[in-house]
Amino acid sequence: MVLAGEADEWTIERVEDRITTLVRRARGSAAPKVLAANLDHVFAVVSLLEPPAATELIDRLLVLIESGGMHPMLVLNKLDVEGARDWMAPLSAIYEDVGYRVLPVSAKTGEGLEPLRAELCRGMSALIGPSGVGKSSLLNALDPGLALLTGDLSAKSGTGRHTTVSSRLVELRCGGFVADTPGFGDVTLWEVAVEEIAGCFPEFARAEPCRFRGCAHVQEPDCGVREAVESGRIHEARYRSYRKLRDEALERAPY
Ligand SMILES: Nc1nc2c(ncn2[C@@H]2O[C@H](COP(=O)(O)OP(=O)(O)O)[C@@H](O)[C@H]2O)c(=O)[nH]1
Ligand SMILES: [Mg+2]
Ligand SMILES: [Zn+2]
Repeated sequence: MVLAGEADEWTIERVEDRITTLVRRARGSAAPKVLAANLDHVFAVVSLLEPPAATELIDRLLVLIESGGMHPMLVLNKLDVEGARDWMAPLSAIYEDVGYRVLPVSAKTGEGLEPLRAELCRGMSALIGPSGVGKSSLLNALDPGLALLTGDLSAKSGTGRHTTVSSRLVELRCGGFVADTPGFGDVTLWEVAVEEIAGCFPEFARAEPCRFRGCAHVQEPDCGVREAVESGRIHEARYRSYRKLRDEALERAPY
């Protein structure tokens, strides 16, 4: 890691012997860009409202993180916004059923921050999510001394150094390091091979085995995954995301 020049800001430039990685590959570019590696905790961060979190966005983030060999936790921010609590319960249920740890929080009021603090203060973590969901606000709430820019930052990103795809590594007063990754406005930029996608849905592995090895869980007979969807053991929204991500990956495939 190389000091980027400003106090308390680091840029991950090269990482040796990485095991788990968070990779971004722009459309048409051959070399994947490693955003972070060997993280102890990775959080998919969305806001419940303003903007509202769709399951599809959440699933994109979770698949991205799973595809790097990491086990994400899900942070649902902006719990203080009116109506957010109504959306929090069904969303939490979907992802807790899958087995994910769900942390509903408000950077604004501080509600729910303690479990997040406990994780972020140990080892190296990354917050992954679109801009505007409150990633920087959460870090500021945990450590006001950071004074990270929030709010209209993304609107300005077309011109400033924030267009960089490098992660900034922020040191928390409590001892943890957090990679404040750039906003993922376009999560479709993230590349996961078609045949990897099903493995990024942990609940699919708990379904009955499919009749065919290499079953794509689309139209094959005796598909354990589709049976689990029909019987309600796999949430329909998760299966819809799987199909959508798979279709996108097929479109991206060269032939
Ligand atoms: N109501 C509410 N607004 C929040 C909360 N967290 C962040 N915001 C607002 O959401 C906007 C984006 O926050 P920011 O931290 O810059 O998001 P980032 O792009 O993910 O780093 C800012 O206007 C924040 O004030 C929260 O918990 N509640
Ligand atoms: Mg930010
Ligand atoms: Zn199947």
